[in-house]
Amino acid sequence: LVKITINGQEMQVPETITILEAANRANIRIPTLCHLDLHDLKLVNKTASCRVCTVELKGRNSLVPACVTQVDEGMIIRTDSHRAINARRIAVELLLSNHPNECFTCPKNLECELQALAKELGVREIKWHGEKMHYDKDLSSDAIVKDPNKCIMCRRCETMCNEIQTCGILSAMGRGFKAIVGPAFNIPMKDSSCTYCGQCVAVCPTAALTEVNHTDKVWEALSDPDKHVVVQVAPAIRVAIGELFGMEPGTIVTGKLATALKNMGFDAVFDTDFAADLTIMEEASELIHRIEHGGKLPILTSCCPAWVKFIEHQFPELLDVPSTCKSPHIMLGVIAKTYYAEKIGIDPDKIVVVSVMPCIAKKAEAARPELTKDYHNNVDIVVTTREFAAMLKEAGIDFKNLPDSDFDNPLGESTGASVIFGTTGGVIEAAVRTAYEWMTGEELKDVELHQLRGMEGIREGTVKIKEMDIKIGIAHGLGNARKLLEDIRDGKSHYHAIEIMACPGGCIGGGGQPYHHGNEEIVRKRQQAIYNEDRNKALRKSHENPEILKLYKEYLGEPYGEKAHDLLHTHYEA
Ligand code: HC1
Ligand code: SF4
Repeated sequence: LVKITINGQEMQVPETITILEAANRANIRIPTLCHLDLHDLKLVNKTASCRVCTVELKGRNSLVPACVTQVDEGMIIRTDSHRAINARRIAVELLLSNHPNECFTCPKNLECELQALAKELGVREIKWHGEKMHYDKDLSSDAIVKDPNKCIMCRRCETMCNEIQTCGILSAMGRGFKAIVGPAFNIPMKDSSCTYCGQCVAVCPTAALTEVNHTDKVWEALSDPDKHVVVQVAPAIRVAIGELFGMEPGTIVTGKLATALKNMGFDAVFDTDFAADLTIMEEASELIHRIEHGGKLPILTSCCPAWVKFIEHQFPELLDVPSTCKSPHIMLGVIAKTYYAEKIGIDPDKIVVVSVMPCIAKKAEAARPELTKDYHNNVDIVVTTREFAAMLKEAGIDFKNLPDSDFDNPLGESTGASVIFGTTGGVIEAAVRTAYEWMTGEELKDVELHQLRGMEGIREGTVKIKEMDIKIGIAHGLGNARKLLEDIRDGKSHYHAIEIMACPGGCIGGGGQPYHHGNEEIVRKRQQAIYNEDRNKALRKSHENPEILKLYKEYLGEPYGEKAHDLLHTHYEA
């Protein structure tokens, strides 16, 4: 331990910590910008490039960045001296001198950390007017917009993409004023091996990285009298969107969502949860089929499109391992344009399917050639939780005070098994609930498989089904996924089934969710809410969903049968 004094307060702290950590322990706020410390992920971005955390060391007459300066015996720190505050303000003013002045029209307006700091530090004018960066925006992809003009070189995205996701797409190029972050040789994002997981977007403090905005497309469809506009919401939306309307993280707003969508004028308000149940019918069948017929094991879940891209780019030799199931929202799109279209007697070409997703990669997934060529473009438009909340605000909907209502049928009924899709471990837990009962013919009494739950990056569990020990692996975050995939490639994997989600936490931590600004507690609260929603459901196993059973009886035939294959399964390409 060393003795330090911080703003006149004496304290003893371990000598290994930084001034910033010491200040946190003393409840003294030092503003930061490039710094990011995600404890659960063991991610620390320590570039010290912005100097917004500058503090003064008395006695040594120096200014230092708190985020990288370790404490030292006898250190006397002032975070609140005029000199320190002034240095911090100058750091922000300098960043602003080379930043577009377009806050009014910026996608991050009022969500931007640089803008918030300008306010906090009392910046009232931009004192320096010199050369500014001028780069074209990268609009090449269906998912992510990269605007280097707004990059402040904090390199949080780079740390996230390289260390946590191990994708290695983003890195700094050039020197000094000409330095930017982008894919190697600054090729367009669409030509890189980006998975569109959106975790770089989730940690970008400004609007240098944002999702492609598709809200206008939704408004256009809604105003077209010839279109029948169907909307679906993902499991993870209902536990997160409330945050954007001032509600506590972890508030469940399922009923309000259904009401809001009806008020906006959608012709049918469906639930991706319905299709998650459908996915389980197919995926559990596929698992059992592979076990009983000596098929490829382990089977990997396939509902996360960023993870699918990752395996296509990074492990092309393993493309026969993932389940062939389309992801739930794509399945819902197909069923809406076939079964539902027939039921209500409407030309499927008139149906527009809109998916509200916590995910940026879903935008790129919906545009994949093999998912757009049949069934009239499975899903037409994808908007993120953030985009959808913005639409509600544009429409003047008082979301917080809306009454509850139900989703429409036939594609609105769901079980607890489908809700847990929204968190890491949930898809495989849902699959086990069904596979267990199908394989044993017995009731699974305790449906909560706690051994599969949690936030550890890689987890495993064993479920006894008949005489077999079914070994299950779970990974979230692509770096963790990589480890499990390397084991499969090297013949060292002992699992029967693996669930992988690209985003830390699963969909609840998706790249399109409300920004949590480094507060991981928020993601944990969303996870708790997911499990609570499951507990509140009357039915908790996918194969008990009456509307799903009806769909097979009236239309699809057998799970994993010919028609189901045709409509609900896909293939992967390197
Ligand atoms: Fe997900 Fe899925 S769980 S992938 O995170 O399988 O996005 O919520 O909708 O499709 O159900 C996302 C969430 C979502 C699909 C389902
Ligand atoms: Fe990397 Fe994911 Fe961002 Fe692509 S979307 S650059 S893979 S972090």
